[in-house]
Amino acid sequence: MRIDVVTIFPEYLAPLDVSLVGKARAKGLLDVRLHQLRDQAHDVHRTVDDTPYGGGPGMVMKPEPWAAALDAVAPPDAGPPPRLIVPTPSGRPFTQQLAVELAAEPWLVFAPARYEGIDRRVIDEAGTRMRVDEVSIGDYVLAGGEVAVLVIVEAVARLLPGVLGNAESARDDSFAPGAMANLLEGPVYTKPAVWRDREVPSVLLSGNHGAIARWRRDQALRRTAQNRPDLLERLTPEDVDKHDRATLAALGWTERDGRFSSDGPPVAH
Ligand code: 6GU
Repeated sequence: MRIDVVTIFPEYLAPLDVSLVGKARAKGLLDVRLHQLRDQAHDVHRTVDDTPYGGGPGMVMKPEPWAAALDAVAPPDAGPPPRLIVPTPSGRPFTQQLAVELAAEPWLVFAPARYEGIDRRVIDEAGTRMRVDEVSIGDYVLAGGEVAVLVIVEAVARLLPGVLGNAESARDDSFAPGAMANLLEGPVYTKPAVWRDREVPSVLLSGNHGAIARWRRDQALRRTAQNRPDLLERLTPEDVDKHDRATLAALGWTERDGRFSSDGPPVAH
């Protein structure tokens, strides 16, 4: 996969040299190219922003440098265009489903901006030539889109064939489509079996794989009830078995008309 990032802070993307993404690049599985937006601003100050029409606080990124940068990265009428990702808190939510979709693309271009954003005409015009997605990584405001690029690239890169060591590692992810029907993953343990007087749950040492799977499922239900009750509200009756129902009932969750809801305060554990 090829990824181009156009930014006024290419140095902010230095983490792309490290760890999983860095190794994917070294292995040739990922071709990441960073571009300085200011290289496309030709006045003496290399200006990339200006005051907003209509007034208001902050600055807006000018259209000409962005258009020149995007045309240089992906010349119009030069083969299949990339998919353009514009990180913005006003975008659609970034989810594991979107990460899976992006991981199937041969070429992504990222256009991270400062918070007030890029002149709308750049995005509208790019949309006449390529698929454009404005994407938010959560309900909070960052100073710029570069960190969102890091988040999205890491989530996508680990899905590329050959990037993860263990082929199974991505399958059981909390938000992998179909994994545990979107429950959070439960706690994990490693050696030693006793540490500071704390024992690993004995079922994990039992060798009883059915009991272990059941225990993990109960822990997933418990943690999801605690941290993400919205995910339990999306469960359907087909997602749960008899034992799940009992676990959920013990947590104060029961089914009515095909939907689960909490009928009381969460049970402490
Ligand atoms: Cl993609 N950009 C900025 N600036 N803030 C954000 C965001 C993106 N997603 C959540 N907050």
